[in-house]
Amino acid sequence: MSYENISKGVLKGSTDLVLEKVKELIDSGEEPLKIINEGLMVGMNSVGEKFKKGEMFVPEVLMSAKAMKSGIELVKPLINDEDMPSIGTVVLGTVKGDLHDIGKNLVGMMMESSGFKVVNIGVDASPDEFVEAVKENNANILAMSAMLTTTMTQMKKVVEAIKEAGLKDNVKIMIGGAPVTDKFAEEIEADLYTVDASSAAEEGKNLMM
Ligand code: B1M
Repeated sequence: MSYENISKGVLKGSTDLVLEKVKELIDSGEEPLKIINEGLMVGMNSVGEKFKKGEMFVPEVLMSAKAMKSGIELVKPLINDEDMPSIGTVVLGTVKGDLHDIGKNLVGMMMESSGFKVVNIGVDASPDEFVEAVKENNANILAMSAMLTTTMTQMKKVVEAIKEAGLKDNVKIMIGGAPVTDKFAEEIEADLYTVDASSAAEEGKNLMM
C-alpha cells in the first residue's frame, strides 16, 4: 500500500521515497488530506514513539522531519488553507540570552507533525517578543526552551509579561530544556513541562482539549 510506503519513507528519513510515493498518490487522484493524515503523520508518529524509546536519535529524527516536510510541501498547494489540519497555534522560542536551538527546533518539528501551526520566533527571544507573537498569531500555546541554568530564570519573566498583558487565561504555557523540571514549571506557573520533543507534541495536544 502506498500510504504505508509514505510512512516508511518518513521513518527511514528518505526524502526521495516520500516524494516519489506522494507524487504517485497525487497522480492517482488520492485526497491530499488523506495523504497527510494516513501517510506522513502516521510515519512521524512512529518516529516520535521510537525517539522516546531511545530507538532513534536526533540526526535520524531531523532526517525524518525533513522528509515529512518535503511531502507536506508537495501536497500543500492542493489544499485550501482553511482545510490544512491545524489543532492549534504554538508560538515557540528559546528565551533571552540563550542561543541553543537544536532541541527547540525538534520540538517545533514534532508539534508541526502532530498538526499544530508553529510560529518559531527563534533564539534569544525577550518576554516582549513572546507577548507580541502570542498576540499577533492569536496563539493557543506559548512554548519556550532554555538550556542554561542562567537563562531558565527568563521563563518566569515571560510568564509575568504574559500575565501583565492580560493573556494568561488565553494561552497555555509549555516549558522544556535540559535544566528545566516539573517543579520549576509549578513554581513559575507554567501549565506544562515535558522532558522531550515527542512528549511536548503529545502532551501539547492534551492542552487543546
Ligand atoms: Co551549550 N551548553 N553553551 N552550546 N551546549 C550545554 C547546554 C551545557 C550543558 C554543556 C556542558 O557544560 N556540559 C552547558 C550548560 C550548563 C548549564 O547551564 N547547566 C552549556 C554551556 C555552558 C554553553 C555556553 C555558556 C558555553 C560558553 O560559551 N562558555 C554557551 C552559551 C551560549 C548561549 O546560549 N548564550 C554555549 C554554546 C553552545 C553552542 C552555540 C556551541 C551549541 C549550541 C548550538 C545550537 O543550539 N544551535 C551548544 C551545544 C550544542 C550544547 C550541547 C553540547 C548540546 C545541546 C543540544 O543541542 N542537545 C549541551 C550539552 C548537552 O546537552 N549534552 C550544551 C541536543 C538536543 C536535541 O537536546 O537541547 O536538551 P536538548 O533538547 C531536548 C530536551 O531538552 C527537550 O527536547 C529536546 C529533545 O527531545 N526540550 C524541550 C528542549 N526544549 C524544549 C521545550 C519544550 C519541551 C522539551 O517545551 C516547550
